[in-house]
Amino acid sequence: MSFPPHAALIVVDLQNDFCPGGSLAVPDGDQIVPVVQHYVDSFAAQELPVIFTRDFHPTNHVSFASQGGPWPPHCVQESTGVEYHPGIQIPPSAYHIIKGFQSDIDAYSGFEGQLRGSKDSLTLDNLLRSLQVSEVYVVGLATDYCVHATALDALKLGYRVVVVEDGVRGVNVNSGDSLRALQDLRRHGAQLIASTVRP
Ligand code: VGL
Ligand code: ZN
Repeated sequence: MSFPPHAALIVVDLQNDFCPGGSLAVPDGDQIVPVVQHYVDSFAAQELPVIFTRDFHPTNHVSFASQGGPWPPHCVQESTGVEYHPGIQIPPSAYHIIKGFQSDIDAYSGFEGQLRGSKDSLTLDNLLRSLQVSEVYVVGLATDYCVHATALDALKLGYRVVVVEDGVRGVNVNSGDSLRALQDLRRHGAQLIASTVRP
């Protein structure tokens, strides 16, 4: 499969805590790994940018129930839950965006994070612009939170957005949340596609 020259891949929060066995497990969250790997490998083979976003919370993060937030502790810095799912092979050329690292601010969208290791706190938008990206393909977890927020911000910032439907999975706190999230993205102009990867 070949992708357009100004495309980039964004892999949202494919981390242990969002996969079965993790503290905020997305049902079947790990089932997307082969689809994500296919896109990662295809983009890397074409020398197109591959960007991983990562929830990166301190122990006292505002989104945690202990602080009055909605979630159990998850993706705590230096825990195994914060690590990427071990089944995914990440090319050395990949970029990494961390988000939610300030205790008092939550960040669902990758566009609210910053490039790992960047001295001048580059944002995802800064990075994409510097790479002359105009179109993003989005896969990852969770459809109804961080995937939705990241894809919606991309649309608002003027990127063409393609969401791979079988490359995302949702939490569904209320049944149908993931479906509604995808419908909302389509309404805002995202293209939804199915991968050609067979399970
Ligand atoms: C997420 C809930 C809390 C996500 C992150 O990655 O979708 N969801 N923090
Ligand atoms: Zn979080």
